[in-house]
Amino acid sequence: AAEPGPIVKPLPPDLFIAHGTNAEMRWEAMKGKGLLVPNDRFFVRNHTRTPLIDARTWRLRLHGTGLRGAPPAGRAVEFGYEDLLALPAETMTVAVECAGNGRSFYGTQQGTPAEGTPWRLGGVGVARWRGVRLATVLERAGLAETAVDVLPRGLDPNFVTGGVDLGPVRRPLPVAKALDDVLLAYEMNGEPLPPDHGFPVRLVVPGWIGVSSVKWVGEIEVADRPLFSPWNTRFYRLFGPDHPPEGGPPLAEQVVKSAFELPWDATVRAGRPVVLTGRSWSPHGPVRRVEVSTDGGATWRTARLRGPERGWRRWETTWRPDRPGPTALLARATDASGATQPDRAVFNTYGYLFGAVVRHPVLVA
Ligand code: MTE
Ligand code: MO
Repeated sequence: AAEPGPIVKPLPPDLFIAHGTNAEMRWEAMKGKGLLVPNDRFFVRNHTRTPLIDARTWRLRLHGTGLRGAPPAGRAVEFGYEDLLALPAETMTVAVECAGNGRSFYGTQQGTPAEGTPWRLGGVGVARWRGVRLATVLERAGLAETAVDVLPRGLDPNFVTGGVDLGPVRRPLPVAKALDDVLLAYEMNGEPLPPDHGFPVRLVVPGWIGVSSVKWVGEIEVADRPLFSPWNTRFYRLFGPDHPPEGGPPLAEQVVKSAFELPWDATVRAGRPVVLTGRSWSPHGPVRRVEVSTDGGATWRTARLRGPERGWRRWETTWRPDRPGPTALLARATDASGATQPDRAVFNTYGYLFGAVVRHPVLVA
């Protein structure tokens, strides 16, 4: 029998661009659609492969020096799937986005390719997540006032790179963020989490780089001191010529970005109006303004913002292309904090946080 792939759900080529163990959403598939990305078209980012977990035997185990009454290395508190479902539930509509989303543009647009999955802009999605606040579970487990860091671990196979086993995917979260708005989610868009998105339970960490939102979580260490893993030391820091030799601080928040709901290298007819649609999103609060250029950045107009903002904001503008030939469409968002997408992103070796305005190639024919 054929070995199952690293991703369980089908990846039809009109909805996804596959990249090894990962798959990005095709933006044109969101044209005219609602706010939420349906589960069957949501991007997948797997360090290894999707595990199939039985909810009946699954346990979430909390332990560590950051829990009260801990005999030095002893006490653990366990929750089963039904235990979590019985706790007070919350829902939130937020984006999960890979830190490397947009990475390919360091190479194709700025001339310096970065290492890693060559995402265009499809490494992001917005869903309605339902679950228990991580704060609720930490409090029930006996969170100590001295707790500093919280380290969730995935139950997927260990990540092996360059012949070295780095262990299960895990990444510490400061206790302040863990208590603020983090969800232990068991539902995505009204369904139990699909296997590829973390069944039975995953973290959803609003505004933070995707790797914080650990999938298939089975264990959470709570410590009274800072914790480390390769996912906040070796990876997910800014390395390279413009950054400190040990890397910048561990990455936390994403940056403001925009995308057109249009095929890459789309063809449009000269002399016919076309409604350009897209979405913009930011971790720093609502998108206030989106400007669009249809002439490669020479002139700009303001797009109409459409509908409510949840996770992201939809927008549109009408364009009447006249001159036949290749051009580039650009979208530039500004959020409520005043942050605007720059013309260029500062290079880093692993190509994280590409927030510059993307030049979307289009042919007028
Ligand atoms: N959690 C585990 N256990 N293993 C992983 O490989 N990938 C992370 C994060 N959580 C990962 C994980 C990364 S890098 C991202 S961007 C998000 O999951 C992607 O979530 P999605 O696959 O549901 O879109
Ligand atoms: Mo990611």
